[in-house]
Amino acid sequence: AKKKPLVIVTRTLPAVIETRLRELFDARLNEDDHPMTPAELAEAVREADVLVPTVTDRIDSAVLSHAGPNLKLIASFGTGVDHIDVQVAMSRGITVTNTPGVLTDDTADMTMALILAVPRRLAEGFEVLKQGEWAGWSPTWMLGRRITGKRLGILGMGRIGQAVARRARAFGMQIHYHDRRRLPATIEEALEATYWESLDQMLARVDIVSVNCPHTPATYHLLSARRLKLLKKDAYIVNTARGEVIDEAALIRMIEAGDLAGAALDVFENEPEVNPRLIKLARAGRIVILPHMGSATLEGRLDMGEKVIVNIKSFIDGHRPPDRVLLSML
Ligand code: 8YV
Repeated sequence: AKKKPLVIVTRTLPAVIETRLRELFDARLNEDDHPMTPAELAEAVREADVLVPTVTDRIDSAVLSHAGPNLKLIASFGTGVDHIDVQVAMSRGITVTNTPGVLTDDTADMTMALILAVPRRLAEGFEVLKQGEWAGWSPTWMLGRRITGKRLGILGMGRIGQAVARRARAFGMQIHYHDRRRLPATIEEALEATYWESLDQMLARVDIVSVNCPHTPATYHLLSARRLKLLKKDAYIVNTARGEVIDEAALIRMIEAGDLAGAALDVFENEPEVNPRLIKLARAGRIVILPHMGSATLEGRLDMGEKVIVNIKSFIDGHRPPDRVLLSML
């Protein structure tokens, strides 16, 4: 029988997925779920036939320079591939796959939760009760802002952006979007979405911005200090995509100065580090922050694991894996 490929998985995955990986491959798993150091990653790419990294592994050109002759596939457990230098991987003849589609609804649900959270002061109310500080109801206390009728500006109208649009429509929001590509007219009509070719123009008109684009060289700090200033003073920003899409320092300055109503962030520029000024703003009830939980459901993680397995199997069987990452996507 043919030797089973050595599949090195960088983090601990759900037990059912690990069992399947062990059955199918010569799987080397991460028993204690510690994030791998660059040295461990270098060793992993030197030995592996297939590497299964997650968002916490930086597979950059330095790590890839250690890639051994057997490494032919990086089957990432996740959708965003900004942690992998795909171009360098490809130039070394390594195929990269991801897990798109299976975390769309979960991420859109979390986005919707965050869209509601800040205007309706969810975390602040929760905090009052946790601290035992509720003095009683009052007509003028804890007033938030209405969601119904508000304009939502979606930045990045891919799978997740569209799933956010469908949910927000059900909440009576008006959908606006910017993307480098306009949606086909039938989809645009179904979502009742207004396309803005100019991001600047859209930003000036919306009440809430939701970031749903990938982090690529083209989207790094797309919401720059200049663009953030185009937003209305009572606008909110929600980010469940990648911290790097927003100039985080500029965003913090604007919220601190009261030039923006607030933000709800699930992702940050230097994860797992979170800028202490953001934590301070969260304590003051000005923003809501979550530790990168957008796709964190049990079902989602199982689906992601299944996708990783399908990608590895089809690659090893000599087929084109279903979720191959192409340079044109970046
Ligand atoms: C995952 C994510 O938790 O898939 C992504 O792009 O950001 C997350 O939802 C992570 O990627 C797992 O590697």
